[in-house]
Amino acid sequence: MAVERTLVLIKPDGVQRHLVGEILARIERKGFHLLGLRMMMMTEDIAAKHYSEHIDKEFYRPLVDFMTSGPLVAAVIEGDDAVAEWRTMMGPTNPANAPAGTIRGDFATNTRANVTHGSDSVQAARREIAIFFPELAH
Ligand code: IDP
Ligand code: MG
Repeated sequence: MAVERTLVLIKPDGVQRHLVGEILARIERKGFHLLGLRMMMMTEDIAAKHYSEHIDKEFYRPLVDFMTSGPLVAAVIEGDDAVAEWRTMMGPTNPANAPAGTIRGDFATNTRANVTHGSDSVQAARREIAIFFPELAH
């Protein structure tokens, strides 16, 4: 067990559907520390950096159009095994596979508009945190 930081994004659908409080409440009740929190627009430039691994995928263009369509909430959270634990709390990418009790299981039906983002490894977390919160990258 290691204390880790991970990047959380509440995607534009989550903000538009007024799920910010619900999602931050789950993070706080779980026991994670909130180190950074910011509402912002994802620009085309930030999207290209953040989703660089997906640039050649067929879902990349609609994903970026969605992610830049309205404000999102970005956060850095810290705690034991935060990277994997936050992925567990979110549930799998496709909400159809997400169990009840997970964020995607409880609040999403669409593979693209799936409410939240979480880094998928410690290395990815470091890279992604540096994009959104350079002061919290370490
Ligand atoms: P993740 O967000 O669970 O890590 P990734 O595979 O990294 O999933 O994909 C990034 C984001 O791209 C997903 O959260 C989702 O919004 C979108 N996405 C992934 N696969 C698909 C797809 O097959 N159709 C539409 N959108 C997708
Ligand atoms: Mg991913």
